[in-house]
Amino acid sequence: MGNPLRAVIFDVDGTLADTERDGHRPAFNAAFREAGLPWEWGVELYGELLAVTGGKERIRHYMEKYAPADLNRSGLDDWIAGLHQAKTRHFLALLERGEIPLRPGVARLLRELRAAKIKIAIATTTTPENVTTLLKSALGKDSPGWFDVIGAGDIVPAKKPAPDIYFWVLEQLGLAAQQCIALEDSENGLRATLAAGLATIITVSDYTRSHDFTGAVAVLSDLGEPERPFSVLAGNVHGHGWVDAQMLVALNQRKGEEVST
Ligand code: XBP
Ligand code: MG
Repeated sequence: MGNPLRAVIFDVDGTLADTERDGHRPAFNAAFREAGLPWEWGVELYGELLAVTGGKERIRHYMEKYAPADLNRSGLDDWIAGLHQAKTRHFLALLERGEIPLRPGVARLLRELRAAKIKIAIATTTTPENVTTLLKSALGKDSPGWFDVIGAGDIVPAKKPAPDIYFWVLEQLGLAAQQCIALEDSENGLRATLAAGLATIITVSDYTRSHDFTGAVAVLSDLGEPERPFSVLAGNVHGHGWVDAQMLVALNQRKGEEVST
């Protein structure tokens, strides 16, 4: 007998919405301009910088590689935190203008899971206000309350690919990894979910299409919609054309059966 599915845990950036190229990246650049810095993160460079999760960590990584002289600034941690606060302000403004839509199938799946009484949760490295503002602007002001747990930002010190945020969310949910499925878009995210023992479905984004997704249950173009099914890049989806509550329940059931045979 498999495990009944009790919760689905969603990553945010790249999974709920395509936030990186036209959201976080221009927000970083706006903060740099405002601070009088000559830094400009182009589309390709940003793809490289995404190897490091967390905005503050990404700024520091960039400085180590491309602007080492700036590491000698006094009060470096506070300076980075201030720069990142400005970036968050720009990113929130962009979200509030409704410039970042949810990816295909996301709104439908969230509603179906709620209707099926399957819990929904968030595990992300991004800043908490970014999550609630994205949800409110895309799904309405009550939508953050739909989630049983929102794990975000600095709530755990070690960000993805460390599994800590997923362990934190599982503990808050009061569930075992076997009772949950994770949805991610990146290799760092997958490394985090696998280390936490979670079965994972990947929906790729432009920045993550070429990542190594070994260990994922399935790698899909997106969650799909009945009128626009997903394409399967890897894995066996047992005839499903879009990710719905029924597909996830069946997947978790099979997972349990595989383990017990
Ligand atoms: C998302 C991130 C975040 C965002 C920026 O990774 O790496 O750092 O790019 O957010 P994941 P902040 O999708 O794997 O959680 O600037 O708010 O940190
Ligand atoms: Mg992501």
